Amino acid sequence: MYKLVLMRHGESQWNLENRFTGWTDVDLTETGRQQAKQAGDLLKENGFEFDLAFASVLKRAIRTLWIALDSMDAMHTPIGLSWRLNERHYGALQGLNKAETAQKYGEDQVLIWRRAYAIAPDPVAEDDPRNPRFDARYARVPADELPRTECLQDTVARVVPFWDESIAPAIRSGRRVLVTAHGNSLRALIKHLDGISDEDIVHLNIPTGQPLVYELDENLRPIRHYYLGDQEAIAAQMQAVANQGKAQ
Ligand code: DG2
Repeated sequence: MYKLVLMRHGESQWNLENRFTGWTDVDLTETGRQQAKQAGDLLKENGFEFDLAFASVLKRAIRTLWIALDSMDAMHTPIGLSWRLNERHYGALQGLNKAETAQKYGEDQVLIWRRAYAIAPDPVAEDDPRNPRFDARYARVPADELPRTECLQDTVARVVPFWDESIAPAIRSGRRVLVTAHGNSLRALIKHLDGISDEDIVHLNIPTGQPLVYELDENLRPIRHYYLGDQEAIAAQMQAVANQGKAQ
């Protein structure tokens, strides 16, 4: 049996401000840093060790990983970064407040933009500074793979190849792997791992800074999964994520 740990980054500045973030490279808040430290402490207390870690190329995920590894006294752990683990690109919504957007367009519309599997928000314009083509870190990504908006289906389409080509082979070779990423890039990966339907994935919300352990069989099929931390607090955090799209 293999174990894989998935973790959404700690609270970011735009999580705190309740703004659609996507590929915007915002940093952690002080709370987010504490969550990352607590996650590392929890992993250490529960005897977890890692041979390899992966993160997106966004600093909220990278810093969460650094802080967690530091608190585990495991900063020697090799890290692989990939744009394929980035948050879903939120298109023209990036930067807008989620509750204000719900007041303007209605909660149902915001729920569609946040959770519909195959409906993407409007894209940012070709010359919009939020277009990733202006960001040097994506210079080597083929232009036709760089999104200007995404729905979860699009995110699945670029996360799964990274699972197949990088994460799964590492696990099969016996390495113990930690993946630090984002609400929606992890929803994409979990949908793939657990075979969750397009309808049911709508209801999955992932809390910030909580290690999620997957036990996998020899074919990397999930046997079971569980969050390591306080179950009541995690349930409350998941509900809070769901509520972020309410008009208030
Ligand atoms: C959030 C997820 O991403 O938002 O892009 O706003 O995980 O990087 O904080 P993260 C964003 P929702 O889809 O839950 O609204």
